[in-house]
Amino acid sequence: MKLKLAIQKSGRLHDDSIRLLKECGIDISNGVNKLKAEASNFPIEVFFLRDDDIPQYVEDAVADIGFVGENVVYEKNKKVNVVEKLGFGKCRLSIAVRKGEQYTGASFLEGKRIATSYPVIVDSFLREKGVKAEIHEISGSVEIAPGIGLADAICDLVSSGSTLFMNGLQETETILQSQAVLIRNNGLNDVKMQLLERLLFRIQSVKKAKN
Ligand code: PRT
Ligand code: ZN
Repeated sequence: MKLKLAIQKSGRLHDDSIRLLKECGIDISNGVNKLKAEASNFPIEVFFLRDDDIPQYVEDAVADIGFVGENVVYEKNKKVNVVEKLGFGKCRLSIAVRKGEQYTGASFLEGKRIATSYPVIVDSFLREKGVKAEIHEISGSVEIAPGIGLADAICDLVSSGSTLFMNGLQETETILQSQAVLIRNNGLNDVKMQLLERLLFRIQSVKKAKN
């Protein structure tokens, strides 16, 4: 039996996901353009998918485990277990408004339009704060929304902050700290749980060695 792992096909988490496997002594030599690859020295099969699809595949047990950003896990809200933080893909999901605007806290957002690719997380943030605002879901280039009059604020991922800066925006509040995590299907059998334990032991050793 093999453990089926879903990782991002291409994008910000791809290289670090492959690197982590390598550091765990798991060698997947197949090309990255394929749908899947097999390790020669560990009972694991790696599927290459869009990050947004990984929680669903893991919930449906098409994949047993996945490496994906916490931001995606919480947005998709699937029935999966978050098992381990992986230490890469670090970023934060933050509210930003036009530079010079006086942000006095979440109440600033009352009655305003917020553009984001994370409507579920933003909605729960607003509920928690007791603020009513209009959420405009857009799939990319969220940072240009205030400049073209589409929104009064945005909520987007930030790492260096330079995208916000270049678009005349200021970060005002972080609503989620995120990094890549290992998620697993809720109903793994004993054999797969043992394989996962073996993999986790290696991942934890790699993390310790880096600290
Ligand atoms: O094709 P696929 O759907 O798989 O990929 P994607 O385009 O949806 O995702 P991708 O590859 O951009 O990001 C994958 C994951 O990397 C995200 O879900 C996060 O968990 C993590 N991550 C870490 C980031 C960033 N840092 C990041 N900075 N994801 C996106 N950004 C973007 C952000 O959206 C903004 O446009 O980078 C810009 C901001 O960066 P700074 O440095 O200018 O602040
Ligand atoms: Zn994506």
